[in-house]
Amino acid sequence: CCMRVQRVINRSDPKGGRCAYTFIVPQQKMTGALCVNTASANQSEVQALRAELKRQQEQMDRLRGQLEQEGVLVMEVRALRKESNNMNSRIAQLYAQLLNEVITKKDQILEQKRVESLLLNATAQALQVSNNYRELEKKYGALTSMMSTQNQFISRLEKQCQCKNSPHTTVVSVYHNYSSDANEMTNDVQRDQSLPAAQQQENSMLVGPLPTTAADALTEPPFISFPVTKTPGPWRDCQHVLDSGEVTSGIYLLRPQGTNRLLQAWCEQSRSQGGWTVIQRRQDGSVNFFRTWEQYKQGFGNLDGEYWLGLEHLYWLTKQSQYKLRVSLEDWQGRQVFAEYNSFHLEPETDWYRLRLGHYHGTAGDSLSWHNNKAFTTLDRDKDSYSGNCAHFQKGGWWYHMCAHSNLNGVWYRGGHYRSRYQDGVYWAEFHGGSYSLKRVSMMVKPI
Ligand SMILES: [Ca+2]
Repeated sequence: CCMRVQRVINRSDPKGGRCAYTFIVPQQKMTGALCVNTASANQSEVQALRAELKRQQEQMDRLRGQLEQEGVLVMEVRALRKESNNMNSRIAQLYAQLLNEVITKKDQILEQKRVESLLLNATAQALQVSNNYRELEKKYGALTSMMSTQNQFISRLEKQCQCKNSPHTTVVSVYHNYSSDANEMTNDVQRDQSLPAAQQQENSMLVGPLPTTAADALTEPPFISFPVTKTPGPWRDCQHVLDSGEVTSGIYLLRPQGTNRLLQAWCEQSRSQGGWTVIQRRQDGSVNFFRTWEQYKQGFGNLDGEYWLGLEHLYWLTKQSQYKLRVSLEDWQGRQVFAEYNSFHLEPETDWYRLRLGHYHGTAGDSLSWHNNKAFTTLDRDKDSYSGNCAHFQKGGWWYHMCAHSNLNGVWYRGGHYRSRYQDGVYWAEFHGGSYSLKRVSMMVKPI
């Protein structure tokens, strides 16, 4: 362990042949561990100690390494424990959540069951109500038909009385208002167009303005007076009747061009230059106008009283050429006004007899243009623009919109102003408003 330091500082150039110096630096004083030359010490002992030291050092290193490893493990364990705690709390939380959800779901199922049972109850009630409504409708239909039958019967009796009182009056029975079954009377004015041709021919003998036999007169009591005409007809329309020289207002047999459809209508030949085919008339409330689609299609009422010509007839009639429409109105003070439309026709049944109307002029005010281009609606066929059925509220059939500025097929109330839950009177809004039921109303068409 002993060190001797010897440094050569400089050396002269050997080529110059000069002397060379050699400095010998004295041994430095040792400040570190004393280096003792113990030659006398036991070498083997030292070596043993050294080996022991080395071994212990190695052991210490190993222990340190183990310690370090254990430290890491401890840290890991701590981290794991922490994580485990977190997991536990998370699981507890999730469990609580799950429990809550299960409870909520149970509640929901109960609620759902409750709502379902409510719904079932409501449906059953609705069915019950609709059944009741249907029953009521049936009863109402039966009552109205009974009422109109009675009305007819009364008017028939009245006519018979008149006939008996004035035996000189020329009357002709031409008009089947009763079916062959005496117990079941109808008030459809037009003949059934679906009858076979042979039967139609037979019937046409009865509906034409020809005198009937005494037997006919017995079985069909006469009650309608027909004008005596030069020719039996049928005519295209009432203008055709007028052009043929028939100037008396009354019932005539018509057959629109292009059809085999025979129909009867009242021809108005004295008012507004004549030639008018009356398609609707109200005057005394004798006929119920709250009818079905089929009845509005075929027509109903009494030709010399209140009646509706029928949409199908009206369709074929106004299909022949350009027609205009005249609406005549009279209030309960006797004031008369009119509304005229310079064109008028209907679309076919496939388009629900949609109304096509021209421009208005007149004295009544325009309460029909609002219904232009609207389909016809009845109680059993709702084609109006309203969410409900206008016919149900207005008690008639009309080209309802949402719902009506005019309701000439409504309920005929006596005296003008009426009180009703709905605006269901025979009204023309521009003339006295919707709460005034008019006394006399008629709708007529005439070719331009
Ligand atoms: Ca509707």
